[in-house]
Amino acid sequence: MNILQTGAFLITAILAITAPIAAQDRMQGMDMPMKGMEKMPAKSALQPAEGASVKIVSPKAGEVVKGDQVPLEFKLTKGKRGAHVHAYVDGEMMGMFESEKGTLNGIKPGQHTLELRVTTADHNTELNATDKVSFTTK
Ligand SMILES: [Cu+2]
Repeated sequence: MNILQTGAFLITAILAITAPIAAQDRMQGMDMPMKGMEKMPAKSALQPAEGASVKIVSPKAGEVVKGDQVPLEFKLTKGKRGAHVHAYVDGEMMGMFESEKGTLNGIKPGQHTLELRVTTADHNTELNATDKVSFTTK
């Protein structure tokens, strides 16, 4: 390869590497339930917390919420690697939150289990820093 070809190859390679990262960076500022999260690959086992922890403040255990919007509040300790939390309702990813307040939308009437998992900035590494609570909507 001559220098021009090498340069073009490098630029192509760099674009291929950075494009997915840029897409993830855009996701990071969103404190709202995300459409399309279902398409994300299955998570592997939880990784060591390294100082991270999360505690659900709202909804409270056994709380009955009217309507399909559930106010969410939690205390997040990021530790070494944590960046935000992933919210699962009945095992299904409902959104991700960077601030400690938000809303879970579209929750069907019935009893539910909410689980928050502290997650690293790449969205793919969930830490063994979780909290669970059961609540009811009607
Ligand atoms: Cu995430």
